[in-house]
Amino acid sequence: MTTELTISGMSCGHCVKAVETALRGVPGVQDVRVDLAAGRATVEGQASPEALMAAVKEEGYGAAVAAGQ
Ligand SMILES: [Cu+2]
Repeated sequence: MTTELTISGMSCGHCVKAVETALRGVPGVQDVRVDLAAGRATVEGQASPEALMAAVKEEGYGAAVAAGQ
């Protein structure tokens, strides 16, 4: 299962790492790709979108399920 999230508030590679690490820490996540320029995260695995968004928000960034899903 692939979940696409839009991430707001990322401004540099440090932010990308923080978001990536937060998403990888969610149970069920198998792979994470974060695109800084697009403000998007692609998450593979069985984690719920709610859990993924909560993890990102805990790090201080905004998260929403990307349109089209
Ligand atoms: Cu940053």
